[in-house]
Amino acid sequence: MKTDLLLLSQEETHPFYSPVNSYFLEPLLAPPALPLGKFSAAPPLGLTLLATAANAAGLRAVPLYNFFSSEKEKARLVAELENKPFAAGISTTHTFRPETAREITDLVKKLSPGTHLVVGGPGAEWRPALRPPGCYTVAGPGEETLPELLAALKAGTDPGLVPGVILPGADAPGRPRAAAPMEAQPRPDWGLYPAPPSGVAVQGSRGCRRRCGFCSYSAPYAARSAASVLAELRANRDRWGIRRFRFTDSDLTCDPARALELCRGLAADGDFSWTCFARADGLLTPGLAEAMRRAGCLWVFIGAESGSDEILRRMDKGCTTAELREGVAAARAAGLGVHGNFVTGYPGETRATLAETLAFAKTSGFDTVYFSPFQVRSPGIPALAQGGLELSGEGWRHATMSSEEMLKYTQALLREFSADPAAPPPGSEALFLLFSELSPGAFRSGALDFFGAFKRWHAGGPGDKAAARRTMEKYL
Ligand code: B12
Repeated sequence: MKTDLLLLSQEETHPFYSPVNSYFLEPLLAPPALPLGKFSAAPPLGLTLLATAANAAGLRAVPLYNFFSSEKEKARLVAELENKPFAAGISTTHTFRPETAREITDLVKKLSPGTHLVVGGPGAEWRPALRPPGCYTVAGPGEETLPELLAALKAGTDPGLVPGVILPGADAPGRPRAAAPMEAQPRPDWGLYPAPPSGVAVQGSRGCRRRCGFCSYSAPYAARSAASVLAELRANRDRWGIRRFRFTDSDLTCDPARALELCRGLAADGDFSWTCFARADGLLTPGLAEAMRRAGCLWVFIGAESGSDEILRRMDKGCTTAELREGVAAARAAGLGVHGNFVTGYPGETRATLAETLAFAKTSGFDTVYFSPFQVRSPGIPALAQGGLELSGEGWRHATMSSEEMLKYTQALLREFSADPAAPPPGSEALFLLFSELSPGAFRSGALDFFGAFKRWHAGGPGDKAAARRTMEKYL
């Protein structure tokens, strides 16, 4: 049967983060490079929801991902394009380079010149450079917009009248689209892939109740009921045997009653294991951290952001370092693994505030830490509206630091963590995927063993490096 819609995603690392991500990539890629095939294991939720919604609307949609990293997937893509699909939708959730988006559209145009091209996802929505020439762009969630756009293109009516569609060359949608209620989100069809995945993402809510200065994702908060999320998780398990998942919600703890209801449902089933994002102060809700652990939560990714109370105040984080410490302690006491993510270089940051972050990150009980370079990802971040940020390309400068200095200092922070045997290992959220196949009990020891090897690789001599690589190899 002919495909109406090919849905395409090619994940890549972000070039702006490369001085930080090289901490992880260098040891993995040092010759002879270790096999990295497992990284593209998880199919993206966005693509799956779009394909599910399009199929429900009577189209035939096929999702394909990471085809430039796998010969087998590339061959599937080429075969699909040779059948001249009506449209191809390209996701920019984790595609950051305009060259990559262009490479995909060039391939589609070469093999199937008549195929309509659509881009969507946060990248294309925020950065016009990620909208290749001739593409329609969909702003916001695409489950409703994409089938409507295809219907307009098939009927020959004006696609510019479809709410949420940005015409090629235009800046904004002709008509805005009101967000659909989250309860209308389709239940993702994980059977659309050659083999069902063993772990998946689950979106229980979108946006965030807060508006932290650095964040590009504080669109209005909207959540599905706990019952609807539980029904999806049970369907994933019963239809495809999926028992491991990660919540994509910005802060699972922001509505404690809902979080507790979710946890009760998951604990009653007893056979799920999962990770989530959480605020440290949210974990202070009595009984919540324990309920999460009983429900199968293995690791919480906490946005700690800074060890300086002054920077936390400037960020409008709404949390102090004392509360952060308490929240981490509560999570640890409940038996959860705790990852601390810190933003480096926010306006007002100095070497002195980075030293506070270093000391805080080393001594606050985190199991793993990550330093995320401050970046202006979307024109909507509050820090931009506050003024004082001078932008050039992806770089920036403010009164107390430039992005070049920030990247240098962040690399130095990583070196200091490696050199201190008592410090928690830096860990990359993307690499946690490697432990999702392990039994829940082995997840913790696996994460500490694997990320500990990166510390040894960076701190040690040639003998330590070889031993560290042998440890890494066990998980790849
Ligand atoms: C899960 C996740 C990851 C996982 C990905 C695992 C996987 N394969 O699923 C991991 C940990 C690997 C990851 C890594 C990174 N991530 Co990430 N990640 C997320 C997160 C939390 C959820 C993504 C998701 O599934 N969302 C739910 C789905 C349903 O939403 P969606 O993908 O946006 O899709 C919807 C719409 O955007 C739209 N849409 C999307 N594509 C298309 C295409 C078409 C044609 C149409 C019409 C519509 C459309 O419709 C979809 C359905 O509603 C988001 C934040 C968030 N909550 O969304 C950040 C996010 C996507 N990540 C981000 C970033 C920056 C990164 C990193 C660079 C961070 C880093 N420190 O290195 C890395 C880079 C990736 C890499 N390969 O190294 C940014 C992206 C910003 C951007 N695009 O400019 C986000 C938005 C976080 C943020 N606050 O800024 N990430």
